Amino acid sequence: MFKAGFVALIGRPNAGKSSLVNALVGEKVAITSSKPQTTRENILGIVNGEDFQVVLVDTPGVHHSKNALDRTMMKNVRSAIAGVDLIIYLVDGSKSPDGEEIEYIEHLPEPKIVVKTKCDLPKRQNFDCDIEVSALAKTNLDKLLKMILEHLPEYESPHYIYDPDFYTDKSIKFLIAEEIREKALEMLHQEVPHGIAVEIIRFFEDEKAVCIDADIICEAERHKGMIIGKGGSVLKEIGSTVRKYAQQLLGKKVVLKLFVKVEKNWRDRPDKIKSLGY
Ligand SMILES: Nc1nc2c(ncn2[C@@H]2O[C@H](COP(=O)(O)OP(=O)(O)OP(=O)(O)O)[C@@H](O)[C@H]2O)c(=O)[nH]1
Ligand SMILES: [Mg+2]
Repeated sequence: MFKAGFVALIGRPNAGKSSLVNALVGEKVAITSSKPQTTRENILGIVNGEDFQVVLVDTPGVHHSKNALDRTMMKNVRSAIAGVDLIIYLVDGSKSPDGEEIEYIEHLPEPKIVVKTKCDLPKRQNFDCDIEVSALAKTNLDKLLKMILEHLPEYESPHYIYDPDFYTDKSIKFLIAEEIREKALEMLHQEVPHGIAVEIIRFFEDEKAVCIDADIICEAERHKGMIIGKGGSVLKEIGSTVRKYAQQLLGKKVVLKLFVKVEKNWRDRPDKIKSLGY
């Protein structure tokens, strides 16, 4: 019997959804960071086996909306919930869920599995859940996969929803843009990271190299200075890390040029949000 289906990973910002998707897929599908609200759109991570294909849907963290980007992110969560065979709700194992979160979990449609994450950390809460996992220490991942398969539709013959050679639905361009955003999230603080978006404006390949130009979009002139850094140091570090990543991904020399652009209040502009693909 072959099992195949869609599984949405839902939870508060920073709960560990993207880390768990990456750990289950065994490839870096989604960027992660210690700053909340890292993931902005639904990203598929495909786990392939001889007799199964699990399509994981990584989603943005559930939070109260303050702007148009937040509202788009929450729309992405709702559409993920509506279109899957199973919901996995992730509770951050290092924090106690509040009443609002418990009520949210109760109202999620069945079937669902409640997972406590980050079980490698010293426990600080005793919330009742179906299974505890650690994406970093790779604890209980096989057990979770088994639980997932129990809930998926069964087929008499192989039923691959996606080509099993792929581990995500996202393009190389997307992965590189996100890698730039991840490095920026890591290096920048306070209000800057949340106001950043990345747009690949040129992607040109010849026999010798791939030339990539990307805009790092921010919300204010003062943010631009912080992203560039003293003598260009921050931008240089982002560029050199991401260039190495892109070279590995493409198996070719990469020439990466980064530009910083100010787009005031872009997070409140639905047209800009749409053109960025969120
Ligand atoms: N110790 C430990 N840390 C973890 C684990 N899983 C995730 N983290 C950390 O938790 C933070 C958030 O992880 P993400 O995977 O980005 O969380 P997320 O739920 O996708 O967050 P959003 O995209 O913002 O909603 C990062 O700093 C991760 O390194 C884990 O199993 N153990
Ligand atoms: Mg995420």
